[in-house]
Amino acid sequence: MATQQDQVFELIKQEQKRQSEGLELIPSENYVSENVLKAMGSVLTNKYSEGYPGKRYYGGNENVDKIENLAIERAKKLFHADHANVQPHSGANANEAVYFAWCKPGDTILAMSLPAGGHLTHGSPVTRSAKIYNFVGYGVTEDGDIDYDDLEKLALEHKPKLILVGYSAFMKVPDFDRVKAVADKLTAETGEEVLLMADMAHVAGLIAGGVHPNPLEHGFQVMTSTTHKTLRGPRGGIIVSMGKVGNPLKKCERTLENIPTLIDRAVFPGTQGGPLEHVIAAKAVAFEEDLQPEFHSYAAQIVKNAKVLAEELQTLGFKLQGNGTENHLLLVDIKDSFGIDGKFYETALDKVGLTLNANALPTDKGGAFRPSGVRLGTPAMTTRGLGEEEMKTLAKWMKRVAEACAEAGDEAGLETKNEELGQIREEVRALALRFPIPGIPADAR
Ligand code: DSN
Repeated sequence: MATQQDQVFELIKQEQKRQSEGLELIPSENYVSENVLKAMGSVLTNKYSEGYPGKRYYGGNENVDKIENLAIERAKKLFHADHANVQPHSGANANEAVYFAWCKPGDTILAMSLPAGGHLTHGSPVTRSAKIYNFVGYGVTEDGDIDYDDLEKLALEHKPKLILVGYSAFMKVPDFDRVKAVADKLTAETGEEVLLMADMAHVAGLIAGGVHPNPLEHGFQVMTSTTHKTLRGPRGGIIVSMGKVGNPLKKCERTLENIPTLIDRAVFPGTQGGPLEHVIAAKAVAFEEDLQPEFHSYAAQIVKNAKVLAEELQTLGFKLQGNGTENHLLLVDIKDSFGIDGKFYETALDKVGLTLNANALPTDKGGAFRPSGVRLGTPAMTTRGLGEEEMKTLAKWMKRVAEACAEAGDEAGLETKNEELGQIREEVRALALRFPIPGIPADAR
C-alpha cells in the first residue's frame, strides 16, 4: 500500500498530466521556468531569517542576505523603484502591509469595488482590512473603464488617506495621471498627504515587459503585486515604492517620503514573521528572467494574443465587456451571448480541458455562484508558445462548447453532448501536447 507521501507525489504527477494535456485560460495563472522551480524546492526552506539583509534576528544568514539583496535589486531595476520589499507571502499580505504602513484604524481608503472588477483585499466586507479601515468603492463606466468622475467625486466627499488603483477583472489601461490629479486636488483642499497605491498583480509582467505604463512613473508612490501571474515567478508578493530608504528596525514619522521604511516595518514585524527565503530566491531567479529582452517579446505577445482572441470571439458572437481588451484579460458576457451562465460554461469547458473561471460582471444579477460572465486571458498560453493562429482555434472550440451548453440546457443535459465534448477534448489534448510546459519532465507529459 502506498504511504501518505507516495500518494502526494502520485497526485503531483496527475497534476502535471492535467496541466500538460489542457490549456490554461485563467488570466492570473502562468508556468514558471525550471530554474524558478529549482530555487523554490531548495534547502533555503530550512532557514529562519526574521528581519532584513544585514539586520536579522538569527545567525547563519550570510547566504540568505545575498539572495534577498539580489531579489531586491532586481525588483527595483524591473520597476524603476527606489525600494523593494520582497518578503510578502502573497498579494493579499502585500496589500494589507501597505494599508497598515500608512493608515490608522478607521481611516478611509478609496478603491475599485469588487463587483466593478476590484479585488477582495480592496475592501470586501468579508476581509479583515474592511473591519479595520473604512473602504469606499468607485465603479466602472458602461464601456468598462474606470469611472474617473465617480472616483473624483467620492475622493472629494470622503477625503481618503489612500487611493488605490488595481483590479482582478479589468481590461483597460488606467489613466494614472488622472488619479494623481485627483490626489493633488484633495491635498490642496485638506493640506493632508494622500498615498497613491497601485495593485498591479495582473499586469506587473506587462509593466516589466514595457507594454503597460508603470504607475511609479506617474506619481504613484507604491505598487504591490503578486509574483506568480504575468511576472512568471513563484507564488508570492512584492511591494515596490518611491521615497527615502531608512533603517527598518527604527521607528519613523508617517510621511510620504518615509513610505519605503514604513512599508518594511509594516511587513516585518507588522504583519508577517519569518520570510520564505526559498520563495524569495525563486523571485530573484524570475526577476532576472524578466529583465531579459525576451521577456519584452513575451509581454508584447500576451497582448497580441489577447487582442486576436477578443476579435475572433466577437466575430463568433461572444459579447465582451469593454468591447475587447487593452491588456491580457477578457471578460465575456456569456449569458447575453449564448443564454447560459458563467458557472455552467466553466464546468463544460473543464470537460474539454479548457480552464477558466466564472466571473460576475459589473452589473451582474446572477450572484457570485451563477454569474453571467467568464474571465479568461493569455499569459499562460503565451508562455507555452501559442500564437495568433492557436487563438483562432481556441475561439472556435469555445463557440462549439457554448453551443453545446445552450442546446443541453443545464449541467445534467450535458450528458447528451458527451460525443461532441469528447471530440473537442481530443483536439485540445493534441494541440496542448505540441506545446510543452517548462519544468515538467518529458515522462510526466
Ligand atoms: N485570485 C487572483 C485572480 O485570479 O485574479 C487575484 O488574487
